Amino acid sequence: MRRLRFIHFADLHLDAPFMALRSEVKAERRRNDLLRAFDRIIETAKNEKPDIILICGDLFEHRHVRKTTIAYINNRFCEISSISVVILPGNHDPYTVNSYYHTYSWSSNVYIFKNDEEVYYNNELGIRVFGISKSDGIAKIVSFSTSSAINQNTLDELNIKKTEDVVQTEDINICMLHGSLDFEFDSSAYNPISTARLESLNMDYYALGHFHNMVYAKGAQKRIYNPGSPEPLGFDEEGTHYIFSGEIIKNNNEPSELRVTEIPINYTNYKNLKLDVSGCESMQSLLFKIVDLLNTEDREKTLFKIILVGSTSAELVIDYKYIENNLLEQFFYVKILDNTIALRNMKELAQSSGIRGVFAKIMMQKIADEVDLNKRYLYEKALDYGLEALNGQKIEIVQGLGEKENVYN
Ligand SMILES: [Mn+2]
Repeated sequence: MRRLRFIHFADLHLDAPFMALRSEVKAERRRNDLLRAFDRIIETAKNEKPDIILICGDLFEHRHVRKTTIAYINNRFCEISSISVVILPGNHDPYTVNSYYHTYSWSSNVYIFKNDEEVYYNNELGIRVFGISKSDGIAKIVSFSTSSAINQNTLDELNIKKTEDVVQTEDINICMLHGSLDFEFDSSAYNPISTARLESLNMDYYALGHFHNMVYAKGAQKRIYNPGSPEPLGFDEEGTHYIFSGEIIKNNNEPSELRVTEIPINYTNYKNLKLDVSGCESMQSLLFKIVDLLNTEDREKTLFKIILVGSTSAELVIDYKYIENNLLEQFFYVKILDNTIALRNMKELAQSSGIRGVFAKIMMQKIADEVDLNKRYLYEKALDYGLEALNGQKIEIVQGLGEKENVYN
């Protein structure tokens, strides 16, 4: 019987620049959040005493990371010298000649996958696959990385060649992958692979990184896991963020047992909120409404994005920079998106004849009847875009919730 206990995390992005905060003081606070998240992971490891820590890419930001940060995390790896730390470089921390992965003298318990060693290299396909067998005989780890975008067929062929001899052993097999699961339709996806393809490798555990929201027990075999970012980095990463602590038990020629638990790690939260500002007559009343909305929220630990919706009088011009500047004195971070529509113009239009008038009238009625704020917001956007389309204008989609502004994957 073999037994392996592990901690799995990814995408910490140490020393990320946090440019969107537009404040070096606040950016530094967030960078400190990331280091403290790292500290909590090390403390977790000290308590749980796993055999191995799997770090599945984007541990730090290659372009921004400070040597003092590298020295700090290496010292902490030193403190847990009985635990193997296996690092798979990601797209934000690639193994390059000027990377600290290459130039720094790491603690002896740290193993870093290199792009230029232990490589199965296929020039024709433009792909590199590397695998290692851990010398302690506990686990075999196979890792996939590419120098450029690859397609599914090339990955298929190589995976078959590489893994045939691996999976037929009695060892515990782990696949570490920094990549995009089930995103094959997107040619820009980084290291794309499908759930089905991954599962056909017959590994005991698939340790993934790259996407910042959690994947838990994916696939028919329920062995594909991505903990997401330990500390969230953008408004599409709401809620609690975790690392995984797990155990694999394998008896000869039997499917292994796998147990994985989530351990919450994050300090900061991102929160998207919608606020109906219909009826607001002045900037002061609007500001008051926003402060009221945030009244019970944590001002230090939460970054807010507030989407203003509803119908306002045409006289009120929302100066959201003014609002933001006012709020930034009281809150760590508040971003305002103005998705309101000026009501008076629409009322006039709804009374006119012609297709624009009819469309405006129908939509205004739907907006007036709708009590669900989310649906009303959709109707308002439909009215907005519909009129632009009928005017023959180029439609500029101002995205609201779910907006892809996170550049850290
Ligand atoms: Mn990544």
